[in-house]
Amino acid sequence: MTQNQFASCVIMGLGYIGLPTSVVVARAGIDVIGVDVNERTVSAISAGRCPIEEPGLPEAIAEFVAGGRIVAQAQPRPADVFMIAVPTPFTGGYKPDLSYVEAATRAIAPALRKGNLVMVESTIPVGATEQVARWIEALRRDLRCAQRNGPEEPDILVAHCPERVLPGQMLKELVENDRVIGGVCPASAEAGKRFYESFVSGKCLITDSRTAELCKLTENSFRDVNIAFANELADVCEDFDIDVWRLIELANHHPRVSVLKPGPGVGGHCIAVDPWFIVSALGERARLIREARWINSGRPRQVVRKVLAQVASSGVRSIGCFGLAYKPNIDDLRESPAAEIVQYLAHELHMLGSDIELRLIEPHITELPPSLEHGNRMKLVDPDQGLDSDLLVMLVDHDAFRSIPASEIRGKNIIDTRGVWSEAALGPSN
Ligand code: SAJ
Repeated sequence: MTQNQFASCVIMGLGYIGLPTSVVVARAGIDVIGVDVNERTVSAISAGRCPIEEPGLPEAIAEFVAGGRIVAQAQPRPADVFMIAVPTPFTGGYKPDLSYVEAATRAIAPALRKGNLVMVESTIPVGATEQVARWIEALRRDLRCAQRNGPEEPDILVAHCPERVLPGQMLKELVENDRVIGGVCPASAEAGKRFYESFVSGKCLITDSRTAELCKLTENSFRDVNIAFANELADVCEDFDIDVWRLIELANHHPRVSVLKPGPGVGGHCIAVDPWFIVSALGERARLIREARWINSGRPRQVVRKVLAQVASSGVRSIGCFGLAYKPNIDDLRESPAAEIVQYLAHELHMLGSDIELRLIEPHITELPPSLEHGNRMKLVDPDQGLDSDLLVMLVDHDAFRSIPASEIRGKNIIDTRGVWSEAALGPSN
């Protein structure tokens, strides 16, 4: 690209993707205008504060806001590139909800000028990038917007580049991961590639927008299906009285086998959501993907049933639940199977009229979210108090839990959903 082709970029949505992206774009010397509907987010960022936990992000936000390279505001203004990075949850019936994407499109429409590039980063169902182009077309009749078989050089270029970064390593992965850029038309894909090449060191691969959309859904469905396989194996092993963790370790010595890890369910806002974007469009035609979703989403209740069975057969007075985040070493509790388990367990114990104490151990948070404040039944405690419980339930394999000496775990009454506190994992006792 020519050095100054993209001098400014509006990023719609300053959340888990938009905010770290604003930093890597700013680092490439591009002025970033970050836009969010949440006033508190805008004022925090304007003051140089970072509202989310991600290594390296707070320092970078403070630096670029102070230097004026990143500004946060409530409304977009004219720029060279407009990036949409807002959430796409699903509505009832697991249908994707595009209302945030539509609202962001409506917000940028008045600011668009001939030659602009609109990039959709949000995860979206197949066909949605073309839908964005049609919304723009309807709102700006004075501009020729990209169409699937439209003019070679439209006034407004529209493409999709799905994010594929892992929380905890965002600033690194946003730059180093290969990117797939799908244009509504070939010129849009080319423009998208030039833009991403200005801050990405990985490969920027171009395709059409539908393929890029399905590519993202494929990546997360692939992982979901493979985790479902591991979860099913865990059940199979339980019936055969076999240690699933040892079994997987042995099977993975095969050069072409790589079984993932079973667990208490699949959390986060992507893997547990994106496969539905395929299933809700195709139903029966995507039955393996659908079955995997059912297997994984049924896991939390399976764990609760196990805990209740233990409670019924022993004199448990207190339960220590280790971990609430959706995966290890982060503070993110959204769509977390561990949090779902704790909530459901509290509900079931309440229904049984039990006064068993639930002790929650989550070193990455300082207070419980309102959804987990179930009367006085739940308490956030430190690991020592947790270990003192009659039953230990390992839900998230945070490093902080892995480093608890085996001598403090051994001999306790344990339900281990992560394979870190089994006899085999703890190793031989001295
Ligand atoms: N999990 C298991 N067993 C495993 C691996 C994961 O039970 O072997 C569980 C985790 O505990 C967690 C959930 O799956 O609850 C999801 O965790 P994850 O680390 O697999 O993925 P996410 O949701 O943090 O990020 C995924 C990534 N996608 C893929 O790996 C294909 C990431 O690259 C995407 O950018 C992200 O989704 C996204 O935003 O779509």
